[in-house]
Amino acid sequence: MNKEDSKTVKSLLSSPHKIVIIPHKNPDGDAIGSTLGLMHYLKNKGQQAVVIAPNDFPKFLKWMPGQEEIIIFENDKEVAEKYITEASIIFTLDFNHLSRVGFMQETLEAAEGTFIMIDHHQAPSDYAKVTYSDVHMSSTCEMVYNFIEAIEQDTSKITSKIANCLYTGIMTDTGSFKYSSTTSRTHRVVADLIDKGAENMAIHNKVFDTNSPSRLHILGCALKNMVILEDYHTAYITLSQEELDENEFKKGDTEGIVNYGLTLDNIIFAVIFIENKDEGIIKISFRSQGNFSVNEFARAHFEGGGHDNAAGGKSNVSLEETTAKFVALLDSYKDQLKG
Ligand SMILES: [Mn+2]
Repeated sequence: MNKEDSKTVKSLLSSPHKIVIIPHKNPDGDAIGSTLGLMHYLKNKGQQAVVIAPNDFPKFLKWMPGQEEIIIFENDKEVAEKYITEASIIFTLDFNHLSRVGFMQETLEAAEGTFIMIDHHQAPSDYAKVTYSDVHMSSTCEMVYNFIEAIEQDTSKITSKIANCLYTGIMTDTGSFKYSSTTSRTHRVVADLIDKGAENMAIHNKVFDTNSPSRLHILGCALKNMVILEDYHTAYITLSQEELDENEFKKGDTEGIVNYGLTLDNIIFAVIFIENKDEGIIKISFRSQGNFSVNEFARAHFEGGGHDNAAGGKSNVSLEETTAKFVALLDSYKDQLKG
């Protein structure tokens, strides 16, 4: 954060305020970690601060210090609206367009408080009085660390509660410190957070060791069903309704399974086909590595779309017919699937 902005924030925070802190819709580890970390810091400074999330957050984050105080806009609209309307300072964290809060957007746009944005995504819009935006940062949690350091001139105000919150978001947003956004500075920040009480091993367990028996059984079934088409650098997985039922499928159990195909050497296109008898469709997820656009592929053939490397789609014919159609299509993409 530049000197001018930290001066502005410092003088704002020198008097007591009603403050709300907002993460994006479908908040992840970084969104919840950064908002809670900032909340603890502001409260310790004698401010009134509350986190308001547009909707609920995942179970694997429901141990974080202060998470029980988070107000969920979707469930508690009147209370949340009152806080937002009365707030004199509104922090928005881990997003940079007001559309990212979904149905909360109107309330935020009508709010009269002073906005402060802390975020690491591309192309911030200009709704905030103070915009601390840096796309080179690993996470918003790393930025909250910098924010506190800039205001306090050191990091002694970072308590163990704050450290545990910020560690969680840095860990989840860097894929456990392996993505290219992880710098030596990131590691120095994390080292300091551990010194200040972040329980790194416990956090890792709480966030990642959350499998259920049904999830592991379905994963086993999916991996057994995987078909590898070496000529097309493609791997696909099928899961029939019968297989899901046999393994006592619960919502969320198939999340992320599609990515296993890409962990194979030389595979750049991975797909999962999941039969849904209730809806009478096959749900499809596409993933790719490199230039092959699964967004275009899903749009052209499976009534879907998404991003270049991650997209979804569906099919209205049977599982067998769907995979046959898929395999038949691959030949016309052979050049793009060279890897
Ligand atoms: Mn983030």
